[in-house]
Amino acid sequence: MVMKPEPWGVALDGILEDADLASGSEPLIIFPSPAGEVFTQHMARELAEEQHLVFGCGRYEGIDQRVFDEYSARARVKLVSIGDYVLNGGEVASIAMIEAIARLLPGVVGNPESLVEESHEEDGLLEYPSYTKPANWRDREVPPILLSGNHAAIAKWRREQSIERTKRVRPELLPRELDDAPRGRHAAP
Ligand code: JB8
Repeated sequence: MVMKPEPWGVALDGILEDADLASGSEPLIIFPSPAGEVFTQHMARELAEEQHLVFGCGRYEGIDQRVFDEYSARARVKLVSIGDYVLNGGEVASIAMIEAIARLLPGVVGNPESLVEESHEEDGLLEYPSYTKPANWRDREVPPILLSGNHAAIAKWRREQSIERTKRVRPELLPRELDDAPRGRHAAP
């Protein structure tokens, strides 16, 4: 079952008209779709600059193509996928995108440093493992280096952990200059 165009026309005409009356700003309409461009942190940063985002959530097998054609001619439209898996509709994908975008807006996250600490954000590597007190919990020790007070050594350890974790879990994220893995046909001499 494919969603019919008429209700989409009524809804989106209303939104575009209200936006024009209220501010003259030109909304960006996002349709969550498995056929869309993949949502990334880079895209979140771009979308956080927008004045007005509209999320058009489909259900069933999606929306009559003419809705995309009509609103692509009258507004900016993006089809966006949050990953290679299938949901029943666009709502959960929209909520994920809204959270990723909103936390980049001033004042949404209390401590602005939190924005650059997260995985991917600073150096494209996965986050290193983090620990708190107590130093021993159920016979599990905090790595002693973290208790050493040697801040340069701690920074080095964390960076090594990030690199190793990225190689293991998400090798495609590893920056070229950190990739010393042997390449089958192109192995260094
Ligand atoms: C109907 O998996 B998805 C996704 C699936 C959908 C619709 C939108 C997005 C609409 N099924 O990102």
